[in-house]
Amino acid sequence: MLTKLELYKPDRQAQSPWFPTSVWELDKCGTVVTKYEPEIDIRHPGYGDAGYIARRAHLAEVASKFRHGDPIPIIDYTAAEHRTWKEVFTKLKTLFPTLACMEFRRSLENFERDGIFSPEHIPQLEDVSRYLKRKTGFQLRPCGGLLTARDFLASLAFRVFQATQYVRHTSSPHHSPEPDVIHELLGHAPMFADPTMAQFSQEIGLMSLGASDEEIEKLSTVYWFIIEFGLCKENGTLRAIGAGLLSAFGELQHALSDVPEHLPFEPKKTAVQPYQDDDYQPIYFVAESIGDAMSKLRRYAKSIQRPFSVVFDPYTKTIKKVQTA
Ligand code: NLE
Ligand code: FE2
Repeated sequence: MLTKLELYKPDRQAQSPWFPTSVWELDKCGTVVTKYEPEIDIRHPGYGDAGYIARRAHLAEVASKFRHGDPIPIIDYTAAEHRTWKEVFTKLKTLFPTLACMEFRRSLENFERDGIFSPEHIPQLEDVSRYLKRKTGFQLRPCGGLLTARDFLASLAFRVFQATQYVRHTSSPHHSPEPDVIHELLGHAPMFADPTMAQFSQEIGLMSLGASDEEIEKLSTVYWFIIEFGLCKENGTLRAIGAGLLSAFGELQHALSDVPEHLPFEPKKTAVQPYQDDDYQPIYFVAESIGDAMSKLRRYAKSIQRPFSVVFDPYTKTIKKVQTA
């Protein structure tokens, strides 16, 4: 028989971290981590630029007030911010035909044809979000900066992508150490319009719900090496699928050159590979295709210890927890 003391003692083994079970609960999943803050970090291209710091803080503040179901606030970007977008967009477009994967090229063509992307203006998150919803059910929500891996991955489980709304510093248009709206829109949005990539992203999210800190670390490393910096094969040549490459002129070329190491994507190994987040990667992982990466990840998922499994209900955008142990 249990003593009173035992009854009140929390059973640490059986407990798993809290996670959102409804898309509305993503309002609780916007924890920003302080990394590359332009106020304090010399590696940030906007370091010491008071005007930039204030602008970035203002847009982060706007994002932090967002609640699920609200329209995403329309930002009145300045002429200089639009110019940065134009510079990045037009330059990267010269590389896409030979370096970007087919899924990206196809989506980008649609985005331009449908007037979602143009070189002149930074697209509004709200417009892109509405467009993505029609394509794959993905939607965007604004966030105030780099989020904790747990919060960020949890939102993917609901096909929600948390996107920053501020723009990189004008002094460094072709590489940003932190996510900014150009990276989110140019790098990620066209990939989320692809059904396989959308599914793959959601599945990483579902695997992360209630996972241990150690598993979260592994899943975010897989996310990093595939969704941010992944490569794939296309007719025998390497192509970029990762958003961190597709939004950065310098690293896109570097990744596909013979300078870095290219290793086959193998979730077990990829999940524990240390990574570089303030400079170009020395190692990139190559998937046979996005679909193949997804099958490999599904096999890997079986090794994740969780006493329950999760089922996503797309009609209500809720998660049902099914006890398995
Ligand atoms: N290096 C990327 C860029 O310049 O767009 C951003 C990476 C965010 C993880
Ligand atoms: Fe990203």
